[in-house]
Amino acid sequence: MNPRSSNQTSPVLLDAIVVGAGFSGLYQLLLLRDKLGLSVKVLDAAQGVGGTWYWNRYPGARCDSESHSYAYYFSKELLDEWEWSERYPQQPEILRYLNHVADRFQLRPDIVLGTRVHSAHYTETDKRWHITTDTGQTYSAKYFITAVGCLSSANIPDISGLDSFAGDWFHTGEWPHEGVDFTGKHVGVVGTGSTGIQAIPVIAEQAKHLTVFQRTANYSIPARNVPLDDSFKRYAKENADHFREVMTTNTNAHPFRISERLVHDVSEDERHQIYEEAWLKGGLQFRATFKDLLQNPDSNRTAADFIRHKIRQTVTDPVKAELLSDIDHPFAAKRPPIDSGYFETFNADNVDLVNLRETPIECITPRGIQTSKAEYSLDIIVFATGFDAMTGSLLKMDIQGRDGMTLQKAWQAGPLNYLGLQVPGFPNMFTITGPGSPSVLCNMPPAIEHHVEWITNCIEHLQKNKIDSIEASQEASERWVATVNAAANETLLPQAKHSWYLGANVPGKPRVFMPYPGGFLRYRTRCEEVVKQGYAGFRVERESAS
Ligand code: N01
Repeated sequence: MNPRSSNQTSPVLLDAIVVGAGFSGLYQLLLLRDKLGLSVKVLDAAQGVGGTWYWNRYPGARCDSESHSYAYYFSKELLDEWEWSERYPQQPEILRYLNHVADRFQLRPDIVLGTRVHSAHYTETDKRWHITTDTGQTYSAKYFITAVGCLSSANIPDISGLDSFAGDWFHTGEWPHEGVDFTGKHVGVVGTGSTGIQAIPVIAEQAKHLTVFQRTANYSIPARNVPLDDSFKRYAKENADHFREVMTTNTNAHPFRISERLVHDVSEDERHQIYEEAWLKGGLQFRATFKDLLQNPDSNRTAADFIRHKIRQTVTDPVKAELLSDIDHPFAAKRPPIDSGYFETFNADNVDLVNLRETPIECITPRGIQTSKAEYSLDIIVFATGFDAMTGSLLKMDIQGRDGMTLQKAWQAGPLNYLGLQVPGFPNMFTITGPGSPSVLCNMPPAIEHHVEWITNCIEHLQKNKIDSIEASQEASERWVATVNAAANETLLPQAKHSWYLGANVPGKPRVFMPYPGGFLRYRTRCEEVVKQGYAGFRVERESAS
């Protein structure tokens, strides 16, 4: 079907609409358009492509996956021609990469920027999705695919008085393009997750004074970022097949495997040596030192104690050291941040730490932040307070499936889904990296490539077999959510009480473990089995039935 020329009143008729022009949306467009020959448009509210990397421009923004693995692997030419400059790619470099992808594969003509989707309604009569946007342009498509990212809906805490604040305030996930000048300013950062831990050292260097407002202390491993030398760049390219193989056949889609060794297989001295080497190497591989770190509380405690000890060694002020190392959850039960000089930053004279557990924020005043103990005078407040993860961006749209059922209602008790790819009652709607997918527990690009390829193959199957619609069944979806939660309960992950994995960081959000924690390989195997069994757990409607 060819798209009809558009105007404000008549909808653009398409085969597929994709919402979001980040890693997921770009690849989905490429496959549906160039592999299947469908008419497709990608809609995105941003003025540029890049998704999360378009918005997250806060100081220090960098990926925690190593750059040679934080890339598409579907095109050898793309892998060969792109050069990463550092061990971990910085936000501007990732954004340049995604813009390069958009140009290289001539994706731009099918991307409509500056367009926010307001609603997407499925109608039984024509078995199509009808989409409205804030530009007034409407669309109608057989397939509705969300590529909105897991961490894209900013969680700005509802603290009274924010409107009265006389200074400037920002959320890290909606950072101004022109940047923020902290020179000579008194700055407050609220939040010490991965984002805060990246931003705090960079802000501290510029600001006159920085106050960090910590509610929950966090583990962090040194990233040990370095520029990449030519020999590593060559090695990564020459071994791309090997890296692809490792990433697609392990638990977390990173280019390394988690050790098969258990913590108590080795002596205390040996274990200490292993942790020490991993600490010096830096990065997420620390988490891969032993197989049972996330299963066995005693094993986990050995890693947690090692990191606490490092914090106390690094931070010279014993009060700050105590506060920073008083961590209430197992190591890696929240996504473990990696840092460049985070704990060292607290040795600077211009950096203070406020314990919000002891003295909670009461309100924001025109001058700054008022806790139960004191008022902190600030020029700028930075909220590094995370996201309404996995469901936030989906629920912001008015999505209605069969019989006018809203996604809000369907997900009242938590995000019911099948394989993280579909929601019962919402035919031909696919959710790339949706709740129930392993995505955020993985290095994202390989997970995204998998989801996009699975969806593409599914749509190809529908097109070839003249099937009107595919829809996850209620029973299969309930079983899948139970599988996800059972897999989570086999680990220490649910023990992080404020974690966004559980939706616990957003007041009123149902507490259901959202990402699939059973491992990327197990997930991929399950998805393949489902296809081999004729799309088991999905219901289809054939054209003849309509
Ligand atoms: O968000 P978070 P994030 N008052 O939810 C605190 C990815 N990411 O943006 O723990 C005071 O983890 C909150 O405190 P608590 C990565 O997957 C990746 O840092 O709820 N504090 C916590 O300290 C990551 O996991 C990269 O008690 C409040 C912080 O804000 C995910 O994004 C870089 C508060 C939020 O931590 C999210 O990370 C950055 C309140 N009302 C992000 N509300 C890399 O690739 C919240 N907090 C390296």
